[in-house]
Amino acid sequence: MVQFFHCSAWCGSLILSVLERTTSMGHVSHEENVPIMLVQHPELALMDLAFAAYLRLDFLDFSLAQPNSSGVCDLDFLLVSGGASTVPRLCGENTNQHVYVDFNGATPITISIDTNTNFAFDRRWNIRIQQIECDSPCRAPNGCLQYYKGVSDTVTSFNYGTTVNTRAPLIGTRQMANLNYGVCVRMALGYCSIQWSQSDTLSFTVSGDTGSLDTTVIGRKIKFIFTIDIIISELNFSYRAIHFLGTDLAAVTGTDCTKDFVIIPNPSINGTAENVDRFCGNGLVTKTSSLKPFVLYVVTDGDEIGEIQNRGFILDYTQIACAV
Ligand SMILES: [Ca+2]
Ligand SMILES: [Ca+2]
Repeated sequence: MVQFFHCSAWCGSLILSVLERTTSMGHVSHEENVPIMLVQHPELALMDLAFAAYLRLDFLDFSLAQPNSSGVCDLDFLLVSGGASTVPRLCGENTNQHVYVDFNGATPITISIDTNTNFAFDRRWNIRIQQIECDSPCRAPNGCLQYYKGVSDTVTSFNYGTTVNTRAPLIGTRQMANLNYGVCVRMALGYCSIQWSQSDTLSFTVSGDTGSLDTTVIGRKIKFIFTIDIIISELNFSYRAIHFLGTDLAAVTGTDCTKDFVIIPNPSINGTAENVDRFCGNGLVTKTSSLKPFVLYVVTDGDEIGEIQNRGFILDYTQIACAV
């Protein structure tokens, strides 16, 4: 199925195509699948590539096999090559996610989906591709893998989900390995800072043992609350040993974040500057950054050793108007 998409007027003129190599409305079963999908719609040739700066890929539907226990996309993955910017291997559930790809001169950008037909899985993908001109207001700043244009919105890590990764039920990670990207937010006129907060108490689990803290979503059926109260009040244990999911007690910062973490540059909490910008663990304290441009960085390492059932994050951002 090939669809055409016209950018809204404020975005200027774009050429786009949707690619799928499928026989039934973007729905591809493992029997039908072939290892590589290469997409270059003929309509793209109608546009002078000299004016093309970026591709924006919107995953209207994206369901591939989950990563392995290290978070590596070893069975199925989407690959984007030939661009000036790096798009990480992506797999799992990424419907409604998007990425930007910078053109590298006249080098063609190749988009492929590689699947392992020995692994039975109901794979689906439907990807909208927009070709964005150099002078388009749609263009993202260089190096941004994702770009949000609203005064407020929600940013979700790739393959975020509240169900366990069935390929690795003991570890259960849903995080992608080897990520190193920026999520940029367009600064709205009259707005001077940006606030980041977890979307709910379960929505920031990026490092450590999430499973022992979470008895409701993925988790082990172990009740820690009573034990935690005793330890904190009577034995005064370190908060790093025992914490509450989604609270400041479960938040980890600074040099203690060595594996997977987000970076919020030059942050402050309720007007008080923090002296760290790395945040991980199982809770994120709401914080504000005035550093321009507005960027959230996401870093993951190559494994999940010592980490249990991390889901990633859903973070809400809100731009804050300048003081008058
Ligand atoms: Ca992790
Ligand atoms: Ca990791």
